[in-house]
Amino acid sequence: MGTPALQQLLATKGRPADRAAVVGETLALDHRHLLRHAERWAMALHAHGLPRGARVAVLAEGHPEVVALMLGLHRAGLVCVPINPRYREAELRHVIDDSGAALLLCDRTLADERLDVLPASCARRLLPEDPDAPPEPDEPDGPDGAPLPRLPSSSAAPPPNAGLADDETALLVYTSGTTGRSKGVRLSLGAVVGNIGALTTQWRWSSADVLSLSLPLFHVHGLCIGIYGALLHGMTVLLHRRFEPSTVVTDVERGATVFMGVPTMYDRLLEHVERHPEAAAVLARARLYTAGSAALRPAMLERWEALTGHRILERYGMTETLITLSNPYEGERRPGSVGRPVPGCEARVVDEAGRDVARGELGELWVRGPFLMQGYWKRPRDTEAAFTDGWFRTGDVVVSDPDGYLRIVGRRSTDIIKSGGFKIAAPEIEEVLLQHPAVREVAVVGVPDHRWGERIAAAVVPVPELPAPPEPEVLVAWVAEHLADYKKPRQLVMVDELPRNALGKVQKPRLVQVLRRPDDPDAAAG
Ligand code: MLC
Ligand code: AMP
Repeated sequence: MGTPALQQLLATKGRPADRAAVVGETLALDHRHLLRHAERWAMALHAHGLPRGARVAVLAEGHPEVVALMLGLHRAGLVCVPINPRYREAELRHVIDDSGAALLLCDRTLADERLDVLPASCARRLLPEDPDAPPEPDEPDGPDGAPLPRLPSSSAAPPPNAGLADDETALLVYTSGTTGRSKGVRLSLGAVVGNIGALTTQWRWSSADVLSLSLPLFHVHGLCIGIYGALLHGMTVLLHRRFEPSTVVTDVERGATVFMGVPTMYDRLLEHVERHPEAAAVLARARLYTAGSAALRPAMLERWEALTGHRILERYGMTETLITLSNPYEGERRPGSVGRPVPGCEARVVDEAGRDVARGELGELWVRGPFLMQGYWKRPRDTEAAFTDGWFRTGDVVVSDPDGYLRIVGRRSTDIIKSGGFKIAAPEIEEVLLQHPAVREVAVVGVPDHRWGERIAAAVVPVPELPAPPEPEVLVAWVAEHLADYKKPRQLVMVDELPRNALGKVQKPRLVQVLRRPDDPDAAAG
């Protein structure tokens, strides 16, 4: 048996302990301090009386103490539930209720009225951005009145319980599906470390690398590849709360060798370089640029290469499967393709009956391997329905090149939208719009878009009795009031009726065509 995953993450062997591990905007932790902070979190959480396997929600932006906290959770045998800070009340409440989180640790800047809707069973604590700093006088107690867990000094005894075993659930990452509310995906440390280790070794990550990371830490892209991948190789992470193109340039200037982003980030970076041509020479100094979470248009890849001399390495993944396909580090990085299976993963392209199709024919991508999710949290039926004979059915429509390189060409469900790398369920937005008194019928779709990959577009049939139809802006604001900002429609039109088939079902592919604008790109998986 190999080294347990947690030990691989916490290992300091071969790494200069005083080399920066995570550098944030206000705090930098070297490897020694990161581990010390993690250990103190483990002790504090243990002292808080949380039983093994308890869920702890984390509502935070990307800063070094969050990384220490997450490692502390693994060390304390607890399950980390990272939450998107853009969520509004109902989305937040759903994740807390569904996960049964006993504790929410929240950045001071994010602790607002949204937390008022949380159940009393979930204690709330502020997450200090530097736990060595003296506490703020106004730090609130949780609803149960219990005092805040003070971090014990580094000399205190380590927590008595063992850290997470490879096959225990370490992360519960919420992701949207075609039906119902978002589901918690159970990921073990064994899967994360096994998969990300294989991927990043293929990408030649090493302790000499410095990663510029502006991806959020509540999704597998930023958290698993970014943070855990960098930890596995003893790298330095320059960690940012938000993405800003100029920050990437500055990071490379100060020594970053790797940048990882969603295509929308590359779109913004390209715009930046067009405005500041001198940035291209700086960006050229890095070693590796990777993209994923949505389709990278070949034109973007080509433009990036022309400007910086680097060909972006595109790979493919899913919260449920981690990263299963990647272009090679050496060898051809093919535009419009996501490459071949990552070591340890298997892939098939199948027809509706689950039979393999010939290369060159469209089919659904099925993946298998030891790195898949353990299942959806408390949803055995959904878990069972997601697999066929151990193969996870991704729902993505792909085609294989003659040499086995795969291309993502679409998605089976028109109810899933990928905007700027975020997955969004169209029915969730439809439900909110239907609650508006002026809306009689609505259909929401993703339309191919240069900036967002897909933009959320809505066709609304207004209530006929109204003296005038509602203003589109009013309905967009209504969605923004109820859901995370990125879920609001970027295009909203009033229609007399929705296109339906003979059975009365809304024909979403037809609607996408109706809502397309002349300069929109061709369809591609968002
Ligand atoms: C922000 N906005 C978005 C948006 N993000 N609109 C649509 N889609 C998005 N993804 C809107 C805001 O609502 C706001 O609208 C405006 O953009 C500016 O907001 P901002 O907060 O300043 O945006 P910014 O920080 O620039 O965010 C853009 C982004 C972000 C691309 C950096 O979306 C992002 O971090 N995306 C990454 C998502 C990710 O990590 N996915 C990985 C999933 S895991 P307005 O109208 O108010 O101006 C996965 C598996 C795998 O997919 O394979 O990796
Ligand atoms: P998520 O559930 O947020 O993890 O999103 C997973 C989905 O993102 C996949 O099912 C794909 O539809 C999409 N995706 C991820 N990587 C790529 C890629 N390189 N190209 C196209 N789509 C991608």
